[in-house]
Amino acid sequence: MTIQVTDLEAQLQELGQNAQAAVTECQTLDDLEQLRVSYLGKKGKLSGVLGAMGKLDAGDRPRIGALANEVKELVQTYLDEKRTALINAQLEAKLQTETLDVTMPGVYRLQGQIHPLNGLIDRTLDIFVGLGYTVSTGPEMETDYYNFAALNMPPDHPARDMQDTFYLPDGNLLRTHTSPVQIRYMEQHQPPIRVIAPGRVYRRDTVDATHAAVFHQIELLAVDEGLRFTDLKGTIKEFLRQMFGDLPVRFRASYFPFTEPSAEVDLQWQGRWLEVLGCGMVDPNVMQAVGYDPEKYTGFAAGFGVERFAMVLHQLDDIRRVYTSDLRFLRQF
Ligand code: 2NM
Repeated sequence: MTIQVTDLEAQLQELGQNAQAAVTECQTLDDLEQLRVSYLGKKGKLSGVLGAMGKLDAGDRPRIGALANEVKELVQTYLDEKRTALINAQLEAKLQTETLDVTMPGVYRLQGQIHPLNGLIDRTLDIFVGLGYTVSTGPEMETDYYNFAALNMPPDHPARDMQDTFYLPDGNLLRTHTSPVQIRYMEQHQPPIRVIAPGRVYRRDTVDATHAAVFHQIELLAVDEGLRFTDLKGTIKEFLRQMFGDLPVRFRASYFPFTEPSAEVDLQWQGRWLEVLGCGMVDPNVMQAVGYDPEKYTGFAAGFGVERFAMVLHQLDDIRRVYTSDLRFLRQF
């Protein structure tokens, strides 16, 4: 039995219309895929109709074949358009539910900062590096020789009473100043030298609001032929100018075992004179101890306590506050 061309034409047309209606109804991508399979898949409706083509007259086949292709492409177009529409709708729904409020306040992170004492040390080193100095450090546990003897303080020297020292059971000690760093540096280098030594130092002083058993010192030293007290004065004044600005500076005669002459330096701030550092011309005995010829070379040195400097600079009344890690305090700087 042959079938009528018109039957197949009608079936194809109906298939196209049914597919269009089904695609229109379809609400999800999964359902759409099922529709595609049921219409255009290997065992789908279109294949079913085409299977009947074999029963057509040979002359009718090309026309029906062309129509079948048309219908197939039409259905594919319905599917593609619907697919695009569904994806867009999905995206639109997502945009509606996932709105981002760009005016919302951000999440603040606690930001770290340089500790005020380290900031002061960094600034000091920067200034002296700018003046041609080399930064040097040394051990915190020292021998009697480097901490005292080489610095013109023989065993019976009264200055050792002034220094309340932490002695260790093995006879070594915790350095009471950073001067031993300069002694070690001079042993290793020939003049001219310019060196600056920052570091922790230890004293058994009564621990109160203005004294700690551990504190920080910076000492500097220059040795060359022909260095004079005016070179020391110029260096110190330039340092203080860079650190504090243009404030009045005065040099007061003083005493240190390792310098002669010696001076203390005051800074005038808001009508008050504040002592900020000690200094002097290196004693010939110190030069001798490191093998420098005191007839040929002269030197100047200066030193200050970083905590004391910080107290002057930031107007603090209790040094212990910079050690307590209280961020409400530290973050003010
Ligand atoms: C000071 C005051 C005066 C000083 C002396 C030396 C050395 F090693 F060259 F002898 N270093 N630091 C010195 C001199 C330190 O601190 C208040």
